[in-house]
Amino acid sequence: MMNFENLLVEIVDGIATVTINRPKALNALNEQTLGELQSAFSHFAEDDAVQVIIITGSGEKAFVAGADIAAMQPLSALQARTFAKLGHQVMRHIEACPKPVIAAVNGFALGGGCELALGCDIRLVSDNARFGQPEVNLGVIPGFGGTQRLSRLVGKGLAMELVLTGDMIDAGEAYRIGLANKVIVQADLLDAAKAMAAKIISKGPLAVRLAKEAIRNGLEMDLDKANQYEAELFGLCFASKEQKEGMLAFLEKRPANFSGE
Ligand code: DAK
Repeated sequence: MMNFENLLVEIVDGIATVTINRPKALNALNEQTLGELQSAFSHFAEDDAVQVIIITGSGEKAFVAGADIAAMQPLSALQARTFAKLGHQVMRHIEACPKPVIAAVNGFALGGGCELALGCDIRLVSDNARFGQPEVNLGVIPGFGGTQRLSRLVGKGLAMELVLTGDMIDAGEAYRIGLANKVIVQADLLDAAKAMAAKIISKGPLAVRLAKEAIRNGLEMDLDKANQYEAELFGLCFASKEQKEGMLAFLEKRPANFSGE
């Protein structure tokens, strides 16, 4: 079921670690890899053994160096549209995953690679990471949502600069503009991502799920509607055992036990 050509998937202690594994092409995304990401995330959404997902790239050089340029070069306009639609579906699928998704960006995150990282909830990046949307160098524009998600995350001016110049930025600059949550030495990156995943797993699972939904969907609404939506989800938390346990544990001055044991 989880046997893929271009992805390595490991599920341990509730954490699914997905490694994009095409090191010879710096983990560039071709149709096959996008299709595999789509199937893996369909599986994770349903599998109770998976509570948090980490996406990373194979090797020490690249997270994902973009959509596969060799595969895209001969495409007709209609084929390019189909390819872009597949990319959009995959990014949306990851973004809408009911479980948190952490990108462990271990090197180049360019074009479709930057867009993949943008589709994740949190970006932890290694000190050698470099981000960019270099599509204008190739005579195209970002095709997997980059113009939209980058401007929503870092603001219009910085997104314009990155997309119009095609310049790359290093990990420190990515951190400064809010594209990276944290910068970590490369050797410790995956451990740091796993530690963050484990911390999230130790919290109330329904609360984590509803909090992701509230932030993600709320950003698409005006503030009054978004606050109303938050109130509905807040109310829903009180239908769960975990709210009773979490609040009782506080009052009894002990750690909460959300595992139900
Ligand atoms: N695709 C395919 N192969 C790639 C690749 C990519 N994006 N990036 C690197 N490779 C391959 C190289 O061709 C090379 O292969 P061999 O020659 O060894 O066979 C191998 O990976 C190692 O790369 P380099 O030899 O170039 O390594 P360097 O250290 O010298 O340079 C680099 C690293 C990351 C700076 C360089 O490889 C580079 O500039 N790569 C391309 C980065 C890039 O431009 N990425 C953006 C891709 S465009 C759309 C849909 C989607 C998109 C756009 C439109 N529609 C359908 C509308 C998205 C577009 C993109 O993502």
